[in-house]
Amino acid sequence: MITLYEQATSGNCYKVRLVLTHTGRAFRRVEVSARDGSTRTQEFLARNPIGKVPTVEFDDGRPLGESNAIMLHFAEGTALLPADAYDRAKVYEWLFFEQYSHEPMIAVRRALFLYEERRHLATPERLAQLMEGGNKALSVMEGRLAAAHWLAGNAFSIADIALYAYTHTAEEGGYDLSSFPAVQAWLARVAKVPGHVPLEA
Ligand SMILES: N[C@@H](CCC(=O)N[C@@H](CS)C(=O)NCC(=O)O)C(=O)O
Repeated sequence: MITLYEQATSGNCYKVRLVLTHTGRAFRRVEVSARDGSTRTQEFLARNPIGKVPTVEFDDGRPLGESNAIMLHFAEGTALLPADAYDRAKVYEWLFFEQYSHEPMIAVRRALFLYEERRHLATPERLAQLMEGGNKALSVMEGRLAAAHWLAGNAFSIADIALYAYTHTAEEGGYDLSSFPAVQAWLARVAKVPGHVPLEA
Protein backbone atom coordinates (compact mmCIF):
# COMPACT_ATOMS: atom_id res chain seq x y z
CA MET A 1 0.00 0.00 0.00
CA ILE A 2 1.10 3.60 -0.65
CA THR A 3 2.39 5.38 2.46
CA LEU A 4 1.80 9.13 2.72
CA TYR A 5 4.12 10.94 5.11
CA GLU A 6 2.29 14.11 5.98
CA GLN A 7 1.32 16.85 8.34
CA ALA A 8 -2.48 16.70 8.55
CA THR A 9 -3.06 20.48 8.62
CA SER A 10 -0.86 21.12 5.57
CA GLY A 11 -2.56 22.07 2.30
CA ASN A 12 0.32 20.56 0.32
CA CYS A 13 -0.40 17.21 1.98
CA TYR A 14 -4.14 17.67 1.50
CA LYS A 15 -3.57 17.93 -2.28
CA VAL A 16 -2.08 14.44 -2.23
CA ARG A 17 -4.93 12.99 -0.13
CA LEU A 18 -7.38 14.52 -2.62
CA VAL A 19 -5.70 13.06 -5.70
CA LEU A 20 -5.49 9.65 -3.99
CA THR A 21 -9.19 9.67 -3.08
CA HIS A 22 -10.24 11.03 -6.49
CA THR A 23 -8.35 8.19 -8.17
CA GLY A 24 -9.65 5.57 -5.71
CA ARG A 25 -6.30 4.50 -4.27
CA ALA A 26 -5.81 3.03 -0.82
CA PHE A 27 -3.11 4.62 1.30
CA ARG A 28 -1.91 4.83 4.87
CA ARG A 29 -1.04 8.08 6.58
CA VAL A 30 2.01 8.68 8.77
CA GLU A 31 2.18 12.01 10.60
CA VAL A 32 5.67 13.53 10.70
CA SER A 33 6.73 17.01 11.68
CA ALA A 34 9.71 19.34 11.96
CA ARG A 35 8.42 20.11 15.48
CA ASP A 36 9.29 16.70 16.90
CA GLY A 37 12.29 16.26 14.60
CA SER A 38 10.76 13.36 12.65
CA THR A 39 11.39 15.08 9.28
CA ARG A 40 15.05 15.52 10.17
CA THR A 41 15.97 11.90 10.92
CA GLN A 42 18.40 10.07 8.61
CA GLU A 43 15.58 7.65 7.79
CA PHE A 44 13.23 10.42 6.64
CA LEU A 45 15.95 12.39 4.82
CA ALA A 46 16.74 9.25 2.82
CA ARG A 47 13.16 9.45 1.51
CA ASN A 48 13.22 13.19 0.93
CA PRO A 49 16.54 15.03 1.29
CA ILE A 50 14.83 18.41 1.87
CA GLY A 51 12.97 16.97 4.86
CA LYS A 52 9.54 18.12 3.72
CA VAL A 53 6.07 16.68 3.48
CA PRO A 54 4.18 15.46 1.58
CA THR A 55 6.39 12.51 0.70
CA VAL A 56 4.98 9.22 -0.52
CA GLU A 57 6.55 5.79 -0.51
CA PHE A 58 5.48 3.04 -2.86
CA ASP A 59 5.26 -0.67 -1.96
CA ASP A 60 8.69 -1.29 -3.46
CA GLY A 61 10.22 1.43 -1.25
CA ARG A 62 10.61 4.11 -3.93
CA PRO A 63 9.92 7.59 -2.51
CA LEU A 64 8.49 10.71 -4.19
CA GLY A 65 8.34 14.25 -2.83
CA GLU A 66 6.85 17.61 -3.92
CA SER A 67 3.05 17.79 -3.80
CA ASN A 68 2.58 18.69 -7.44
CA ALA A 69 4.99 16.00 -8.69
CA ILE A 70 3.09 13.45 -6.59
CA MET A 71 -0.25 14.64 -7.98
CA LEU A 72 1.08 14.44 -11.55
CA HIS A 73 2.18 10.87 -10.93
CA PHE A 74 -1.16 9.68 -9.57
CA ALA A 75 -3.19 11.64 -12.15
CA GLU A 76 -1.36 10.01 -15.09
CA GLY A 77 -3.83 8.19 -17.35
CA THR A 78 -6.90 9.66 -15.58
CA ALA A 79 -9.33 12.46 -16.43
CA LEU A 80 -7.50 14.63 -13.88
CA LEU A 81 -4.64 15.19 -16.37
CA PRO A 82 -5.40 15.77 -20.06
CA ALA A 83 -3.58 13.70 -22.68
CA ASP A 84 -3.31 16.53 -25.23
CA ALA A 85 0.05 18.34 -24.93
CA TYR A 86 -1.38 21.87 -24.92
CA ASP A 87 -4.19 21.04 -22.49
CA ARG A 88 -1.66 19.34 -20.23
CA ALA A 89 0.63 22.37 -20.39
CA LYS A 90 -2.28 24.57 -19.25
CA VAL A 91 -2.52 22.32 -16.16
CA TYR A 92 1.25 22.75 -15.57
CA GLU A 93 0.83 26.50 -15.97
CA TRP A 94 -1.53 26.56 -12.96
CA LEU A 95 0.68 24.15 -10.98
CA PHE A 96 3.70 26.42 -11.40
CA PHE A 97 1.57 29.47 -10.60
CA GLU A 98 0.44 27.73 -7.42
CA GLN A 99 3.99 27.05 -6.25
CA TYR A 100 5.49 30.41 -7.20
CA SER A 101 2.72 33.03 -6.83
CA HIS A 102 0.01 31.52 -4.61
CA GLU A 103 1.33 29.09 -2.00
CA PRO A 104 4.26 31.31 -0.90
CA MET A 105 1.70 34.03 -0.04
CA ILE A 106 -1.55 32.40 0.98
CA ALA A 107 -0.18 29.27 2.68
CA VAL A 108 2.59 31.21 4.40
CA ARG A 109 0.25 33.89 5.82
CA ARG A 110 -2.06 31.16 7.15
CA ALA A 111 0.92 29.37 8.73
CA LEU A 112 1.95 32.55 10.55
CA PHE A 113 -1.40 32.47 12.38
CA LEU A 114 -1.83 28.70 12.65
CA TYR A 115 1.55 27.58 14.01
CA GLU A 116 2.60 29.14 17.29
CA GLU A 117 6.31 28.74 16.60
CA ARG A 118 5.97 30.96 13.50
CA ARG A 119 4.09 33.85 15.14
CA HIS A 120 7.26 35.85 15.83
CA LEU A 121 7.74 36.07 12.04
CA ALA A 122 4.38 37.82 11.59
CA THR A 123 5.68 41.39 11.49
CA PRO A 124 3.28 44.05 10.14
CA GLU A 125 5.50 44.46 7.05
CA ARG A 126 5.53 40.73 6.31
CA LEU A 127 1.77 40.42 6.81
CA ALA A 128 1.14 43.38 4.49
CA GLN A 129 3.45 41.98 1.81
CA LEU A 130 1.77 38.54 1.99
CA MET A 131 -1.70 40.14 1.88
CA GLU A 132 -0.82 42.08 -1.26
CA GLY A 133 0.76 39.08 -3.00
CA GLY A 134 -2.07 36.74 -2.00
CA ASN A 135 -4.74 39.13 -3.22
CA LYS A 136 -2.89 39.43 -6.51
CA ALA A 137 -2.93 35.63 -6.90
CA LEU A 138 -6.64 35.49 -5.99
CA SER A 139 -7.35 38.20 -8.59
CA VAL A 140 -5.67 36.10 -11.28
CA MET A 141 -7.87 33.14 -10.31
CA GLU A 142 -10.95 35.38 -10.20
CA GLY A 143 -10.23 36.56 -13.76
CA ARG A 144 -10.10 33.01 -15.07
CA LEU A 145 -13.03 31.67 -13.02
CA ALA A 146 -15.35 34.55 -13.91
CA ALA A 147 -15.21 33.18 -17.45
CA ALA A 148 -14.73 29.43 -16.92
CA HIS A 149 -15.87 26.63 -14.62
CA TRP A 150 -12.42 25.10 -14.10
CA LEU A 151 -8.91 26.50 -14.04
CA ALA A 152 -7.41 24.55 -16.94
CA GLY A 153 -9.51 23.69 -19.97
CA ASN A 154 -13.11 22.53 -19.63
CA ALA A 155 -12.76 19.84 -17.01
CA PHE A 156 -11.89 19.40 -13.34
CA SER A 157 -8.17 18.58 -13.10
CA ILE A 158 -5.24 18.52 -10.70
CA ALA A 159 -4.91 22.27 -11.40
CA ASP A 160 -8.16 22.70 -9.45
CA ILE A 161 -7.00 20.36 -6.67
CA ALA A 162 -3.66 22.19 -6.35
CA LEU A 163 -5.27 25.62 -6.04
CA TYR A 164 -8.19 24.46 -3.91
CA ALA A 165 -5.98 23.22 -1.08
CA TYR A 166 -4.82 26.60 0.20
CA THR A 167 -7.51 28.84 -1.36
CA HIS A 168 -10.22 27.19 0.72
CA THR A 169 -8.29 28.02 3.91
CA ALA A 170 -7.31 31.55 2.78
CA GLU A 171 -9.62 33.17 5.35
CA GLU A 172 -7.56 31.51 8.12
CA GLY A 173 -4.73 33.70 6.83
CA GLY A 174 -6.89 36.84 6.96
CA TYR A 175 -7.87 37.05 3.26
CA ASP A 176 -11.41 38.22 2.46
CA LEU A 177 -12.83 35.88 -0.17
CA SER A 178 -16.06 37.88 -0.47
CA SER A 179 -14.13 40.13 -2.88
CA PHE A 180 -13.66 37.08 -5.14
CA PRO A 181 -17.17 35.73 -5.92
CA ALA A 182 -16.09 33.55 -8.87
CA VAL A 183 -13.41 31.95 -6.67
CA GLN A 184 -16.02 31.28 -3.97
CA ALA A 185 -18.39 29.67 -6.50
CA TRP A 186 -15.50 27.51 -7.82
CA LEU A 187 -14.59 26.41 -4.26
CA ALA A 188 -18.17 25.17 -3.84
CA ARG A 189 -18.00 23.35 -7.22
CA VAL A 190 -14.73 21.62 -6.34
CA ALA A 191 -16.15 20.45 -2.99
CA LYS A 192 -19.04 18.77 -4.83
CA VAL A 193 -16.90 16.67 -7.20
CA PRO A 194 -17.35 12.97 -6.32
CA GLY A 195 -14.29 11.74 -4.43
CA HIS A 196 -13.78 15.03 -2.60
CA VAL A 197 -12.89 14.81 1.08
CA PRO A 198 -12.54 17.69 3.55
CA LEU A 199 -9.15 18.70 4.91
CA GLU A 200 -10.12 17.40 8.36
CA ALA A 201 -11.18 13.94 7.10
N1 LIG B 1 7.07 22.62 -2.53
C1 LIG B 1 6.77 21.66 -1.52
C2 LIG B 1 6.57 22.38 -0.19
C3 LIG B 1 6.50 21.38 0.95
C4 LIG B 1 6.44 22.06 2.29
O1 LIG B 1 6.81 23.24 2.44
N2 LIG B 1 6.00 21.29 3.27
C5 LIG B 1 5.88 21.81 4.61
C6 LIG B 1 4.47 21.50 5.12
S1 LIG B 1 3.30 22.38 4.15
C7 LIG B 1 6.86 21.09 5.50
O2 LIG B 1 7.27 19.98 5.23
N3 LIG B 1 7.24 21.73 6.59
C8 LIG B 1 8.06 21.12 7.59
C9 LIG B 1 9.49 21.47 7.46
O3 LIG B 1 9.83 22.39 6.70
O4 LIG B 1 10.28 20.85 8.12
C10 LIG B 1 5.51 20.85 -1.90
O5 LIG B 1 4.66 21.39 -2.62
O6 LIG B 1 5.42 19.68 -1.52
